[in-house]
Amino acid sequence: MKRISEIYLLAIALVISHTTLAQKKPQQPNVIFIYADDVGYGDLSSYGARKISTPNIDRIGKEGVRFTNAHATSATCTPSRYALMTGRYPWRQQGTGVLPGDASLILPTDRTTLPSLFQKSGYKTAVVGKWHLGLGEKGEKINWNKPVAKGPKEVGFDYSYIFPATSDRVPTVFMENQAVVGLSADDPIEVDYKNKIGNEPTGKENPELLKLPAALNHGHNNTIVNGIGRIGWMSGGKQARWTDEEIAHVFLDKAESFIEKQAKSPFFLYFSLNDIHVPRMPSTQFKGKSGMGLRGDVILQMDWTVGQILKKLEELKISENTIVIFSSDNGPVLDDGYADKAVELAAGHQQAGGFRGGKYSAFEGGTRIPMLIRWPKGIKKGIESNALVCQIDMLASFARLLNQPLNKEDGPDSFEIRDAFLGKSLKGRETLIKQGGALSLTEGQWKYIEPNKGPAYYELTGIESGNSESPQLYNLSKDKEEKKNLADQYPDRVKAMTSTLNKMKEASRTRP
Ligand code: NG6
Ligand code: CA
Repeated sequence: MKRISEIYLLAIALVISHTTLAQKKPQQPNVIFIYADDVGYGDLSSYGARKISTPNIDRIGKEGVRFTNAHATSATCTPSRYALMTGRYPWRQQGTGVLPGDASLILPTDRTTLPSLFQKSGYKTAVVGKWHLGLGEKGEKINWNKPVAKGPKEVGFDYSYIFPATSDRVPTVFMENQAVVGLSADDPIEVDYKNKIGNEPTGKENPELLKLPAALNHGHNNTIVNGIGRIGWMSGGKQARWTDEEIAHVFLDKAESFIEKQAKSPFFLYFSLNDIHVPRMPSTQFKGKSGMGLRGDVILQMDWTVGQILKKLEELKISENTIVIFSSDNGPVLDDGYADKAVELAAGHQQAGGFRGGKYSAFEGGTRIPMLIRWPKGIKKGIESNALVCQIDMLASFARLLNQPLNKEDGPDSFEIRDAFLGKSLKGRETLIKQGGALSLTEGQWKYIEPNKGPAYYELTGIESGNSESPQLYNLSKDKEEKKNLADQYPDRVKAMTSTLNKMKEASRTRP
């Protein structure tokens, strides 16, 4: 009898200790990466904007870390996103430039990516928003009338609600889990980027039909959808086409539904906003609200969207243990090919925060972007960090946070700088290669831009490219505007940085 009660007591003790252990194991944080499009360093009020106010985004930094030396790898969309997803420099792979809407998937399906890393740690993962990383099998023409074989799912997203490329590129449709939403079988979609297909009006032939005029000699002068000329031609899928004014709301709705559904177990949401890319077409709620025209209005819309996400987390009581990251894929551009008066109405606004250049540029304006990270449970409030950090480092840093080993081929250019991202250390990486037209190397306060052919000035956008056939060397701590080229004054440094850059370029690198 005595023996039986001993066993009984032991069993109870085991159950109790097991439960306390389970309770003690901290729940892994949810992660929401909000990736805005074309938002410049100076476009947020927490980064010095005075003509416009972005209180919701600013709040992320006030209650967490605000980075002043954070970077996208590239000055355009596709390559920056490639780097974020793979932890690999995009210029190591051909075909990672701005993709047309009918491009094949450029992400590897046999490597650890940011979403597959979370999956391996037991997270549910989703992408909602702009994709722009290609779809379908390499070299195969996409059939838009059935689910595409390769896309977000094959690189680690359990759920996807995306549009294929940018809102100025066809097809102008949403895709849920890789199938076009709302497509009717008797009106199949066809897309072409070389020749006109179908007989719908185009911006070039029927400019009188445009509600948002565009310079008609370039870019946005093909099929007109919703009164806006697009890049590329499409026919069919009439019922499936989006209304630009609704995009922000549709994506927010899908993001919120995912968060609600997953609230009880860890999730990773890559929320890739359409704002503030062209064509800027805010919903009625925001039209005319900024006094800065359509570009200002979509900044307000973006800030509201972020506010709604923060509110949702609070409602669900998961705010404390959710890491929210806000950043942008490249620097700002005012005139990106539609006549939306962004240039005139921005007078007095410094969209690149005083850095030289903007989107497309090898100067800082192209790649230095806002980055704010909030995690009430794991990050102190109100930290300002000037650590050199890059979006490419998310992969290795989250691998560390999640205790997930990476294979040596995974994320070869991604540095583990978890403590910098969490504001625990003010030291980030030591070097960083960035890509405008030219490649540049940043090493501490020094920035070297490789000689590069090509125009010094992009007529279309009015942006300085950073191209020069001579080497350029700037001291960013004294000359943030990159005005004084010191290459002639410091030939040894130019030589050393050229050699470092070449070594980094040539090395077929494994994990640092
Ligand atoms: C350019 C487009 C621009 C934008 C950009 C890609 C014209 C005149 N310009 O070719 O509007 O779509 O490509 O932007 O068509 S990104 O943010 O996706 O990289
Ligand atoms: Ca972009």
